[in-house]
Parts: sequence; structure tokens; C-alpha cells
Amino acid sequence: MFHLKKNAIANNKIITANPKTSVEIDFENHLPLPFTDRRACDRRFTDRRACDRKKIKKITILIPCYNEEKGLGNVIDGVPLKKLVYFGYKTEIIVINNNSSDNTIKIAREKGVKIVSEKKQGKGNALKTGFRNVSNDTDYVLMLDGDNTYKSEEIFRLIEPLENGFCDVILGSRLEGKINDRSFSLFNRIGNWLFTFFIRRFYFANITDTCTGYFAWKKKVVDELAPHIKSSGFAIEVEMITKMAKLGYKMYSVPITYDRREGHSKLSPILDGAKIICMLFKNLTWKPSFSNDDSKIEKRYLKNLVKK
Ligand SMILES: Nc1nc2c(ncn2[C@@H]2O[C@H](COP(=O)(O)OP(=O)(O)OP(=O)(O)O)[C@@H](O)[C@H]2O)c(=O)[nH]1
Ligand SMILES: [Mg+2]
Repeated sequence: MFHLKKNAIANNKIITANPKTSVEIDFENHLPLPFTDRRACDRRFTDRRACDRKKIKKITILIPCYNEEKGLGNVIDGVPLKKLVYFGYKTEIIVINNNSSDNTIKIAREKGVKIVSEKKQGKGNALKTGFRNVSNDTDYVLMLDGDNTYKSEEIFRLIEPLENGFCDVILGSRLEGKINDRSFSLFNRIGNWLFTFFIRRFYFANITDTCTGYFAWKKKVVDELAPHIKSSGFAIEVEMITKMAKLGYKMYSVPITYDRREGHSKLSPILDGAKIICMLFKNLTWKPSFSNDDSKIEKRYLKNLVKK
């Protein structure tokens, strides 16, 4: 567990574990604030009061990893912990490992994050295990890859629309974001564009990047969605998106940065592309089966069906 052992909010201050080194933090630069800066002090005072008024919320970050020793360290280090504490969030990072044979586990251990293992290979299997390990006190769940393509520094952009009630699910969109040099092959880009067109046209989901690996959900969405997820591999994103669209969740995209991957890709564009296409067609006729406890979700599903 990465429970921010070193930092905590107490008595109106952000403090570190050692009181001698207690500092107040400039959340933009992660530097101690000069007390002579009057405007900064005023701003700090208002922000602290805003932070105090709201309950501390928990974000659980899921990182599925298979041999990601090159990128994982940077992904974990990029999580803006001080800023998150400042704004009243505690964070737990969970690495979901699948029989990695490199130093992935060692790096995760060194960084002090929680590690769970899944024996069955595949990103889908890993993510389902991740969902089962999200604690009940979590408010928001985030997922991103361990290859340092998505930037963990950008998590606030995904959390903000959930926090202010704009929607239930946010997808980080590369296609409307910043794609850095040689990070996204033309083949993958065209495939992604076609899948996205299909989903917008036939599932009426207002999203702009279907194969993204950067997601943020309200915890209740994860609880309701997880039992319906079956994919073992890379069709997991499309399965989640199509089923969330059918279940009537409010789902939108925000622009993100996409960098060149570190380490080897696990994706096979042709084979996985074919599985994604099958999933797209198969789920057009998908209907959830509901138990007696699911009446609220069932009502939302039926209301969504009528709307379309
Ligand atoms: N636990 C686990 N994670 C996996 C498995 N396969 C892929 N992943 C992880 O899922 C994430 C996405 O896999 P990538 O190989 O980056 O696939 P991609 O992002 O679609 O393709 P690239 O553009 O080549 O990076 C990475 O963090 C992988 O380590 C698996 O079998 N088990
Ligand atoms: Mg990747």
C-alpha cells in the first residue's frame, strides 16, 4: 500500500512525517512557500480552507504490468503525491503483475506500492484482478499502462470532471491530445479512428479514443461494471466502453499526452485488432442480466435504451 505514509494533512497544514522538516508546499512547484510572499500566503490560506472543508477522498491507481521494468518506475514516480495530498486525496497504487520475468516486481517493491499477482496472462485478466482489489473506501479508480506512454502527472485532468459531477467515467484521449514523436503507429491510429467512429455511431458514446489505456471511474461504476467484464486480453477497453455505453453511464474524453513506449509492446495489431472488431459487433446485441439488487442499474439501462 502506498498510503502516503510520509505526508499527511493535519491542523490546516501539509506536514511531512518528520516534524522538523515540516513544510508548507507550493503545489505548482513542490517548493516551500516563502512567508514574505503576501499574495502566495493569501492563496495558500484560501486553498487550505477549501481543502479542509471537504472529506479526504481516496484514489486507487491500477497499473497492469507484464515485463515493464523500463517504464514502471517513471509511471509511479510521476504520480503527483504532494499535490494530491494538498487537494485532499489519499492514493493507493496497485501494480497487477502477470508472471513478469524481468525486474518489474523489484521496482514495484522498491517504490513501496501494493503488488497483486494474476496467473492467467492478459491485460483483461490483470484488470479484473485489479478491480477485485480496489478497497471499499475508494472514491475514484484510475487505470494506466506501466510503459510510461501515459503521463501519471496528468491525473488531475481525469479526476476533475468526476469530482465536479460532470460525468461518471473519463477516458484520456490521445487522438485529441498531444501525440509525441513515433509513439503512435499509423496503422494503430487508423484502426483506432475507425473503432471510435463505430462506437460513436452505433453505441452513441461521446468519446474520441477507443483504445486508450488511461481511464478514470467513479468507484460505483467499477462495482457495477466489473461483473459484466469477460475479456482476457486487449479487447478489454472496447468491452468496457461498449458495456458502459449500454449501461447509460455518462462518459467523456479529455486530451492527454502520449509518449513513445519504453520496453517491448505486448500488442499484436492484427490479432488483437480482430478481437476488438469482434467485440464491437458482438456487444451491439449485449443485454445485461440483473439480479434483484441491481434495480437501480436496470432502470438506468432501460432509460438509456428508450433515449436511443
Ligand atoms: N498484467 C499484465 N499486463 C499486461 C499484459 N499484457 C499487457 N499488459 C500491460 O498492459 C499495458 C498495455 O500493454 P502494451 O503492450 O503497452 O499495449 P498498447 O499500449 O496497446 O500498445 P503499445 O502502443 O505498443 O504500447 C502495459 O502496461 C502492459 O504491461 C499481461 O498479460 N498481463
Ligand atoms: Mg502501451
